[in-house]
Amino acid sequence: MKNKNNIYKSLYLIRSFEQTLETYFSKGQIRGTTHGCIGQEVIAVAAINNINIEQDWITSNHRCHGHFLAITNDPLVLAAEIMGKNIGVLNGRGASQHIRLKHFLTNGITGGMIPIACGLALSKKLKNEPGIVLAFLGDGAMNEGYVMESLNLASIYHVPILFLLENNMYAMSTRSANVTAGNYQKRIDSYDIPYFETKDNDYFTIKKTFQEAYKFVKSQTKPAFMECKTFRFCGHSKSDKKEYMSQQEIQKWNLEDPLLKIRKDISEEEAIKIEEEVKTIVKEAFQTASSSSPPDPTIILKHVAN
Ligand SMILES: Cc1ncc(C[n+]2csc(CCOP(=O)(O)OP(=O)(O)O)c2C)c(N)n1
Ligand SMILES: [Mg+2]
Repeated sequence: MKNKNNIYKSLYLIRSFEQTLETYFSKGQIRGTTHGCIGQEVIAVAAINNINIEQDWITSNHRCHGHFLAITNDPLVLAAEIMGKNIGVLNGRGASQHIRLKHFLTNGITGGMIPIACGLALSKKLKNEPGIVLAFLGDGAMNEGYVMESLNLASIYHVPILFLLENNMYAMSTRSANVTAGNYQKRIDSYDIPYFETKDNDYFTIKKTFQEAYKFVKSQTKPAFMECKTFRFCGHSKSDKKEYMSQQEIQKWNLEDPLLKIRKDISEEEAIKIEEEVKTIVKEAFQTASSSSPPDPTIILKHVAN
């Protein structure tokens, strides 16, 4: 059971990592692109703090840094991976969007991990293995055909998967409401999958609802779907200035910053201590990653299937 200080530390690690990453990109110290999760950290931490990491699998998407850090607490191997360095978690081959750990997989195809996650859950069921699959997806993925096929198959085959929709209401610059018919709950009902929902981007609300959904999947060996309404405070990717969002909308969500909510429950002195400690860890991780070596050319075929 984690106390508020530890929860705040995990959340602040993700925020500080993403802010530092933005700085590195803006100074041209990292090339390519990246997708930050500032504003959405509570979902990653509330969910991953409440699974069994030894048994469960997690699949993610292009916006995966928060999920990765909630599992590992290791900013160094992630920063190095994004910089294409040898000490990166995949020796710099996967970069920001394509990461693998023992029980963690991501890729950059919108909704692309969802069929794979269903396959993993089916495999677990057929092999009688304990644990479930926690599959993160975005609202943009909800309009992909293969995601709908996956929901159908997950329901028919009774596979132990918890779909966790991080509904930040936008897919790149498109407001999802403008391109989405009906509503998610009705869609999920039609697949005969139980639907859980949180609306306020709050750590403890998400945790409570997540625990219920997780318990259902584990005890019934059946899928469940949880939708968390949230908001990304950063752009879609590194160069996005959010010109498609209204100032009113941005201000409304900024006032409800989920990290500030938890910070209020910690003494000012303790909060500052946590923030300073985390900022130093992140700063050193980026500096070490930055000055470390690129991958050794002789291991070029490592991670490549024969
Ligand atoms: C199949 C596919 N189509 C389009 C893209 C380009 N793309 C990258 S991220 C993204 C938006 C995804 O939106 P959402 O699922 O809501 O996730 P969010 O970015 O909001 O976290 C799109 C369309 C892609 N990566 N894959
Ligand atoms: Mg979205």
